Amino acid sequence: MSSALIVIDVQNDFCPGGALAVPEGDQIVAPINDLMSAFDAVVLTQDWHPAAHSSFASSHAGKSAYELVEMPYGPQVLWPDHCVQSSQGAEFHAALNVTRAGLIIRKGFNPAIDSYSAFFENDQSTPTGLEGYLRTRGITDLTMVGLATDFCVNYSALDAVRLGFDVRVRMDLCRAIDLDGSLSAATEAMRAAGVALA
Ligand code: VGL
Ligand code: ZN
Repeated sequence: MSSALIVIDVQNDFCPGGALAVPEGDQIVAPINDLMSAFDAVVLTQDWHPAAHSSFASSHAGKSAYELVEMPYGPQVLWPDHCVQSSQGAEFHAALNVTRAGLIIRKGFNPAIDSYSAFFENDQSTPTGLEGYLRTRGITDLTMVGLATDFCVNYSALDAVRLGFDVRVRMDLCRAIDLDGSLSAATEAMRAAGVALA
């Protein structure tokens, strides 16, 4: 049995002062660093959008942030511009220990498809490659932490369970956006899927 800590999107834009700030997003950074040495592998994910990404409200005339639109792959929440490639907002929080990371997986770089999950884009079929990395390293047990609980952490955990990994989410080391009850919906979905919520 081999274990990995998956650190989801601990980036400036998801922390207070950022473009899509998650309340208290910065408060999880130090305890996440402290946790890293307990795992065989540490993986960081990085939301990494081209300018004018299709998930940005600014790319849809007449639409505002947090509205829902229908994309070819299904419903999609529109977001403020965030985590634009090579911007300061896309950088990891300055206090995050990136030295321990064996892999940094970038996602959301396809202009036409958003990617919440660390495993698949929002079309639920285009893989990011993370599954292959974990399997070829013999990793079976995943612990997930990061931002945001109700979007990228949630979708990553659900995909990981579906792929057959043993998945734990440290809820105390995640923070949520909580759009219209999305946190309770995500918590319920993860619990129902068999994610261990700690
Ligand atoms: C995320 C919304 C848009 C996340 C990323 O990391 O949860 N949420 N892009
Ligand atoms: Zn994003």
